[in-house]
Amino acid sequence: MSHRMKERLAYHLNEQRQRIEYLKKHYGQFKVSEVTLDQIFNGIRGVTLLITDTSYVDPHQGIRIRDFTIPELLRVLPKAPDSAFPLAGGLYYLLMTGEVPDEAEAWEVEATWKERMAVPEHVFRVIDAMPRETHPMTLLSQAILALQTESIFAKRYEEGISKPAFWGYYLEDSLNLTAKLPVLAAYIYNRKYRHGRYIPPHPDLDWSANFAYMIERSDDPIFVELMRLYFVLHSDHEGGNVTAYSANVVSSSLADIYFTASAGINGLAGPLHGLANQECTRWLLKVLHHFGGLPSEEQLEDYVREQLDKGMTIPGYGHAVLRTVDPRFTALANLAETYFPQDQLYRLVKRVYAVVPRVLSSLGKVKNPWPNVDAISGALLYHFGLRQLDFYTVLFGISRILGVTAQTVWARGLYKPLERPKSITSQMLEAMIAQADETAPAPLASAPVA
Ligand code: CMX
Repeated sequence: MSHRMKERLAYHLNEQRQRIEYLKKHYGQFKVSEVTLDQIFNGIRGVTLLITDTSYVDPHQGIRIRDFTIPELLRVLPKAPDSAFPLAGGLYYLLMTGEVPDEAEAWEVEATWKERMAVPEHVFRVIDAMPRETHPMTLLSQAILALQTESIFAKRYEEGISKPAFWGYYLEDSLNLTAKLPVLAAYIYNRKYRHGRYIPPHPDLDWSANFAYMIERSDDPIFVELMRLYFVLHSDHEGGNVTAYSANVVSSSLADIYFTASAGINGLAGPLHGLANQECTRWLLKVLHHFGGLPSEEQLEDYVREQLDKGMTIPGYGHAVLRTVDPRFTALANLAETYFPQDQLYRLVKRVYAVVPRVLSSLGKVKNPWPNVDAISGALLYHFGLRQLDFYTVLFGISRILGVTAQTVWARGLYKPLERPKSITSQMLEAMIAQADETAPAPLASAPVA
């Protein structure tokens, strides 16, 4: 058990509970936001209705994890041995406690993960039982769900425990689950695309390097660096993204961390969200194929406009919250620029970046014409020979579960209740409008009032 992390977490949860109690007692009627009809019909965009302390997406600065921007985060977290990039264990400590760990604290989480990496045999059998063509995100979600047999929270809950004890068991389950994620991802990769052999984790390697080791790519130190960077960048994106939001709703019913993480992964598997890295890489390759190599900016602009005229989306561009270049895009571009600036796919990524924002802006309707992380992440994986595009979101997924589990432990630690917004029918909405607006046309008035 990572003792220090649990100790600090207990301290901060206790403090935060008191602050929330105070706020509820004195400011219970304070209005945080109002909701318009437009927002209801447009995916609840811009309605502030969640509190998430692990991270915040600043529309103009990008993600702040525990208030650190990406460059700050990469600077302050303890680094892996001989590496420019952080240990995932240190990141997890920060996500959980809000405190920057020292090296010993980061390694304590890594050590805890090493103790818990063993995956029960039945989980591998679940993966094995699926047809070879199964999407790797399906396999990841199923593997996490198969691990639910191990939930300590579920067992303790059945025996009878009270609210203050919940978060401790969610934390135990979270550490058990996150420890196994690189093993599950590597098993899925080897089974689906390679020899199918199980390669056990290396006892001396950190969480991120171990994934590279288990797919037999740890001999390339730059690939290992990419993995460390990748797992930090994708770990959390506040509470409203589809992954975190679905996970939070599921866990609010006290479904354990396995049900919760699996639900989040299912949400991540959509092309408008996590699957965009797969879609974007496919699109980039299609562009290269179409032009028989790198197109000029003029050729690319015509091609993009043609795609948009056909009603297609340009994957990797746009965002529901961001209104600037995603700093995760920049961090990955910096790595590519340092180690392989001449890579053809990376050069295309840069060319697309030079063209697409201008074209999207000219449409006059796209709120954010800038690239998000998915505009580049696949191209980097592709450079290192990971050419199975449908696997890319699995890497996004195992990183994002770090954030999802931290958010869930906090939700349980702060005694967040069952999430249950109210819905009405469209007829009721029309009747509400008719009541408020005497000039509304007759059909609106014929509906019953909510
Ligand atoms: N290409 C073409 N059209 C786009 C676009 C893009 N990349 N991004 C937005 N638009 C269009 C929308 O489809 C919408 O058009 P309609 O009004 O005709 O329906 C209009 O611009 C306004 O959309 P918006 O308010 O700017 O964006 P949303 O908040 O509705 O959607 C997102 C955000 C990410 C779904 C959208 O930008 C998109 O589909 N991008 C491509 C997919 C992608 O990269 N997803 C990954 C996001 C990051 C992540 O979650 O992992």
